Amino acid sequence: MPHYNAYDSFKTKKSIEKKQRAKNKALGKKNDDVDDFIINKCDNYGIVIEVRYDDAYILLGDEIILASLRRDINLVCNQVIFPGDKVIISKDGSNYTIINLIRRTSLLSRTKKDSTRKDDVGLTKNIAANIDLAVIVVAAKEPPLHPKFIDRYLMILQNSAIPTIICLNKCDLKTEEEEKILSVYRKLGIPVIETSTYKKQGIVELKSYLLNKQAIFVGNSGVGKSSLTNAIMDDDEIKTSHVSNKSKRGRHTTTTSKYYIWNDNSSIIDTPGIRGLDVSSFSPIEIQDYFPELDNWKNKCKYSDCLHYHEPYDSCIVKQGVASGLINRNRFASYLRIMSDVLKEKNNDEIMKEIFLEKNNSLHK
Ligand SMILES: Nc1nc2c(ncn2[C@@H]2O[C@H](COP(=O)(O)OP(=O)(O)OP(=O)(O)O)[C@@H](O)[C@H]2O)c(=O)[nH]1
Ligand SMILES: [Mg+2]
Ligand SMILES: [Zn+2]
Repeated sequence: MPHYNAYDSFKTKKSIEKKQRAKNKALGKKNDDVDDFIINKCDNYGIVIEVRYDDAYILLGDEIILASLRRDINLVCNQVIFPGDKVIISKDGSNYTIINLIRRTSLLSRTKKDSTRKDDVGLTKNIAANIDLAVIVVAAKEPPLHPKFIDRYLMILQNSAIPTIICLNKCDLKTEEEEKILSVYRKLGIPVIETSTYKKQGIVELKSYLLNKQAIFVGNSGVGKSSLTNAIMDDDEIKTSHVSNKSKRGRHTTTTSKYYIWNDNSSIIDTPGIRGLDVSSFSPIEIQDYFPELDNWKNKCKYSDCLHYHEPYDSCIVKQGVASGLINRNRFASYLRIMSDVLKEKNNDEIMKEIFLEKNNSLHK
């Protein structure tokens, strides 16, 4: 399933245009051509550093300019280009225009629940383009560390084929509890680094991962994405905020994604924090592909299309693996939670209880 499409908005527009064009042709009208907007290569490009509604800040050489989109693309700027995009600029007097987009190597997107629609269809929101490395930033505390968030982000990043590391920030607040959660990811082979912007810890290691890459910081509000960006830029100017005392949640200080260059060939996109990640547009059968620890188990289930959800314990080797402790229980709980979102059911807690009940029953047989 091409869940996150690299040219979503543009393609949608194109398919509408194709129909319009066919109609125009039939009527003998001339077509405006936007087919040439995406080009494969050009050495003389600018980098999109921040996109507003109708225009965008572009880093062009050593200058930051404000440019708007070529007129014949009848879409607003923030539907077409995203931070990290490479664009070709033309100058007319003091006006700059984005005339071309260089084909992307990746586009990070997520779906957003659309509360105005009853059919529960999500909206695709594109976050950034041409990402070489994503850093999932989590905090040891304030806000508390929930593996559920990491698991969902890993799915989305894997789906966009973007290499990922986990950064536990606020490691000055870390306890045994967080180490237990993180060890699961270390075992899966995902690099986990620990930082504290307060104690200036781990920043050098983080930089070593970011060097020569266009990287992105993603994560909940208040985990310290902007503070880490500051630490790397060695600059106190990026706005950061205190976590609200009452809810211990972040305050959504950063409101748009922004691009920062900290070394010749190394940049970071600092993104606004998000509270929830919608993965309900994934198909049920593919969810397990994002849990590589199930690989050696899932093919041994009795039914080849086993979702390890409603299927009876006796027929499901994955459930038995969870019961034996060889598959991590928290990760499987995440799997079940995602499955219940996708299937629009709420049986995940019951299924987990059942697994351990069945395990006890089989021990007493
Ligand atoms: N204890 C501790 N607090 C930190 C650390 N790094 C950042 N903070 C604090 O965490 C709070 C939130 O930091 P931000 O950098 O604004 O978080 P953010 O992830 O950019 O938040 P949004 O922009 O809302 O997504 C601030 O009060 C920071 O001072 C750290 O290493 N240790
Ligand atoms: Mg921020
Ligand atoms: Zn199964």
